[in-house]
Order: sequence, then C-alpha cells, then structure tokens
Amino acid sequence: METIRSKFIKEGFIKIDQLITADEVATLRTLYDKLLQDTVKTAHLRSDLAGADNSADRKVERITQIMRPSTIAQELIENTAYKKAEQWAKHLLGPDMELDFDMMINKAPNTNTPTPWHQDAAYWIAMPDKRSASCWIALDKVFEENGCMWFIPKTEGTPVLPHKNLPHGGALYCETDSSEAICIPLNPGGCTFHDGFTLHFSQGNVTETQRRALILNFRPKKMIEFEREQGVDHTGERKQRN
Ligand SMILES: O=C(O)CCC(=O)C(=O)O
Repeated sequence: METIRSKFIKEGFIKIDQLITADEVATLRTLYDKLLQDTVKTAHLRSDLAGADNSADRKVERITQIMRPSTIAQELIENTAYKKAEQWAKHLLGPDMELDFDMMINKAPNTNTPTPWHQDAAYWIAMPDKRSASCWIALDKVFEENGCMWFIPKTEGTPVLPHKNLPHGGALYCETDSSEAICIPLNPGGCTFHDGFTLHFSQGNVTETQRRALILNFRPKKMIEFEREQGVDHTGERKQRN
C-alpha cells in the first residue's frame, strides 16, 4: 500500500485492479443505466462533454456527464464503492479527505469523441489546500478503443495550464505534449485515482457498447466548506476557474 501512496504523490495517479466486487458493479450498473435513461430527473445535472451540438446529425449525446448523481439517487451512496474509495483517499492524502462530489461520464457506442487533455483543477476555484483525489471507477471493461483513461506522470510543481472550452460549452482542454502518456485499461470494478493537477484524456468510443465510468472526487473537509461558502457545489457551468 505504501508504494502505491508514494507513486500517487510522485506521479499524480495510480491504478487499483479491483476496488469493488462484481456484485457491487452489477448494482451500480442498474442505478447508472436508470439515471442515464431518465433525461427528465437528471436534466439540471446533465450535459454533453462533447458540447451541446444540436444539429440534425448530432442528436445523440456522445459523452454524457451527470453531476452529483447521488443527489437524485441516494442509493448510490450506500454502495460500498463510496466507502472503499473514501478509505483509499484517506490513505493517499490524509484522514480529513471527504467526498466533495460524484459524477457519471458515459461514452455512448460508436461516438468516437475523445475527452480532451485537461487538468481537473482548471474547473475548480483556487484553494489554499490543493490536495485532491478523483477515483475513476470502470463499470465496463475499458481499453483504448472505448475510452480508458490516459495520464501524463506529473512533474514537481505542475501548474494549472491555460484551458479553453470545446465549442458549444463542451469540456475544457489544454495543449500538452502527450508523448509520455500512459494508458490504463481496467476490468469492471477496477479504478484509477488521479489528483487535480494530473493531465488526463480518453479516446473516443469506437465500440458497439457503452463505456460507463463513475467518478468520486475527494478533498479536505475544510476545502469543501470553503467551496460551498463561495457557492461552488459542482453543478454549475463548465469554465476555467483556476
Ligand atoms: O471519463 C472520461 O472520459 C474523462 C474523465 C475525467 O476527465 C475525469 O474523471 O476527470
């Protein structure tokens, strides 16, 4: 465990082969699919990371993002995934780490739309305590062709780079040299953890099936309070804040 922790601190990401069991994955998949299909209940939390292009040939959501899904499906929180991820976050960064927000990111079949290179901290306000850990849980087998995660190992003092939005309010992206990027395939129930400054990306899904990921973000309790005091609850528009 200690080597994993040092690797996370040094490189900014780690992989855990099996965070949750097949049964826990099955329970999450059921809840996940229900939320994906419920465009009414999720409307205020839902958007396309690819951008809201409503032209005739773009009616299908390509990268569906649903923020804070546990605010509408409380059963999610009861899934052991949340407890196990929190234990890991505390192990990696300290006992004051708590869940800030959860989100779903689904890549629909045959949509071939990458999530561009970015750092999560670009989305967040600047915080005095910069510790954070995002647990990206695969609910499907993930590999290059359906959009597994890629990371660029962090170097000391990596700053937040300038980011722009994809057209139509899509994801934030930045320019980076990705020649050292590492691809992390996972089985269902496996996960990665990355910190807010680590550059990451995923290729588009060119397979016949969806690619479902549940993401849980942890940061110090005091920083969650700091965010909430400034009205930040991770349900707002996508823009660079840091
Ligand atoms: O699932 C993806 O394609 C991207 C995920 C991501 O950017 C994140 O979890 O911060």
